[in-house]
Amino acid sequence: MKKDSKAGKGGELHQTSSDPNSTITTQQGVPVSDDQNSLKVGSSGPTLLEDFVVREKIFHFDHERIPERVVHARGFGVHGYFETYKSLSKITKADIFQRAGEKTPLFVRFSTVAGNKGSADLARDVRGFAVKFYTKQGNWDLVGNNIPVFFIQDGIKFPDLIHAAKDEPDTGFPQAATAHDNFWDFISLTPEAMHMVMWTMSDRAIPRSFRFMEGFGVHTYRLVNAEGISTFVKFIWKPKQGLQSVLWNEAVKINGADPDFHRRDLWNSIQQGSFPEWELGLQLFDEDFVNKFDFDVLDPTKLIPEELVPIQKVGRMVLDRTVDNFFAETEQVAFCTSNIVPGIDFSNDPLLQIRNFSYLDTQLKRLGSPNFAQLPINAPKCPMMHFQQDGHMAMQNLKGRVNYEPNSFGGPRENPATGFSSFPEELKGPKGRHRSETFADHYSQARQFYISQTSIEQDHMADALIFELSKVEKLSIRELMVGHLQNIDEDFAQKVANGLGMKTMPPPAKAAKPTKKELPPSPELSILKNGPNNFKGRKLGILVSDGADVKCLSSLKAAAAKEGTDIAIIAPTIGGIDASDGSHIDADFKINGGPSVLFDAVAVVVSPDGAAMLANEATAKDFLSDAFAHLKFIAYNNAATLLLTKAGIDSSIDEGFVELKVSTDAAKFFKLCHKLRVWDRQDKVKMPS
Ligand code: HDE
Repeated sequence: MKKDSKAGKGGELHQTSSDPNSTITTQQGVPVSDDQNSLKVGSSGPTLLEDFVVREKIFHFDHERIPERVVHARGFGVHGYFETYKSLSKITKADIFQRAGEKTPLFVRFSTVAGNKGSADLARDVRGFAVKFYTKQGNWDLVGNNIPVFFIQDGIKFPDLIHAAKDEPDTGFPQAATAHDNFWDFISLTPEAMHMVMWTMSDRAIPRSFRFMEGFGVHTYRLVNAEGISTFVKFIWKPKQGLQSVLWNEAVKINGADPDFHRRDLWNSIQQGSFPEWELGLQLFDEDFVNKFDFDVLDPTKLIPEELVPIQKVGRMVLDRTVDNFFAETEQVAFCTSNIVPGIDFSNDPLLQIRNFSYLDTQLKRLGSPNFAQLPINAPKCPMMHFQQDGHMAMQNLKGRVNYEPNSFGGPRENPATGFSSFPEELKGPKGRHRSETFADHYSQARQFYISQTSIEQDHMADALIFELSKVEKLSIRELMVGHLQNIDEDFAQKVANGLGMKTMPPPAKAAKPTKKELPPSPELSILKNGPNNFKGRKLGILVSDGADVKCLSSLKAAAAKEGTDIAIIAPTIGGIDASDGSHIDADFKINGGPSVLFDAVAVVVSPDGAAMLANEATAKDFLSDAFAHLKFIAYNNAATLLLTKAGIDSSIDEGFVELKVSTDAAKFFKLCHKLRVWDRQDKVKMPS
């Protein structure tokens, strides 16, 4: 799966060379004679300060780390391109949207929010979805999330939110988890967070893959055309792969089995040539809509249902290239919401306004120099002409005597016609620390999100809240939260109260505005209503043993190839197995390193001897019992029935099992897998919530 690092050109750093006699050098290019031993007096003597080779090496090592991002520290970036479907010149002059078929290079970084750089991928958390478009008129950064709303309405509360969400300052834990008192204390005292909390307690916060998530710009922006006419816009990324999440119990186990699950998934799918795609959708609206909409379009805790403003798909993003170097690209990429281009403009969303300060500021802290835009990953791919100069690590320096404007020697000059100009919105009002009255409804859209979910998803939300609040030690915080839930949906509140073992219902939280119960469900807000209805890009784990029926395996492989499903072979040892016809089959995982949580569905194809041997292996039984508990489809051959029995599974319990008797059974199995999970099984594998 790994690429060889490419050798640089002359004058550049060569990391690897096909010449076995090439010589390691210092940073100064001095050839090194011994890279194993430091310079000493005698064989047991002290090391000499004179050893410039070791000093340079250790000095550099000591300074390898840069501060991790204060939020979104754990991320994964890849390259791709955006292809414009049709000219949008009527609504925007943004160069990227002028020509059908135009391809614009881009870099995407997906992330979690709360955890440190080394935290696990399957934390229950919001996912960052940041895209840097290298357009011909400068870089445009669309720094979004996989959730369309946010916790707070004014950026002044962001440090409080993040302090509360991250590890507590005295203990330094929990890591990458909001299931603790500080987070829920802050949330319970912040009614505006309720809509977002419904999302973070939904399966959106435990995606199966970055490839199966939507992305949202969150804020309202403006598009401005050549005549200066502005249209409001919300940006939305729709994955062509469909939406999919995991179950919480599965997430917890994936974190143990493969903390890099999301990174590996994206890396592998791109390396295998299966390039994930998203379509960019625009929700366009004007002042008329703004005036009649129930909520304020500048309030980042609200979304605009697609039923009210349909999405227009204007292009597609294809992710087709992994990075050469994680640090140089993923770690050093510097997104700034303030990076916009002519034809796109900000709105007065108070969160966006503060973000526009924060991102530039934080990059200076992280990257240590105002010249971070000169790093290749951050540099625009269009010409740049300015008189900014010097500073730490300046690599692109002005030539000639002129470093000011105006000057009488020549250009560049400002250009009022083509240069970026802000939309001339007329504004007036008293200076003050305001919170608009139009931001005061905190529960209506939270309720709308809840009633838009299937009952399965509603159960997951209740389970998530019960799990999280059960980790909260202070009873009054739990009670206050249930009080908020009562303003969202009383049955939901009751379910959570029951799950928390509350004997009496706490009073509803005080609401600034009553909940609008008449808002209709919006089916687009549900994951299960927007599944892929195929098994493409998903993964089947096949547990095998020596003597496994080769015909059965071949039929599974052929059917998987037809579906576009990836398969992995899990065997008793990493050496693989000898199948029924004596042919050797390589393994991808040894059984204890390839638990079923890593796969979307599983199959067991074993010989009678293999089944008897695996029946004593705890991880083989876990493979099946977890697949069952995680509602996965299970295919098996006759000899595997012993393993099912040992794992305590009755295969007649539901429609999720396919016995592989004849070659057509494999295709039958994959057809079932289109549903991704056996949702009807859910009630059989857990106590009622
Ligand atoms: Fe961020 N956010 N944020 N944020 N955010 C950062 O910038 C901040 C917000 C988002 O992959 C930081 O480079 C403030 C909303 C993503 O490199 C920092 C506020 C949304 C990423 C910062 C918000 C986001 C960040 C930390 C409230 C969704 C990762 C490191 C006013 C629309 C970008 C950095 C990457 C990163 C500040 C709220 C998305 C500190 C002050 C809302 C995807 O600048």
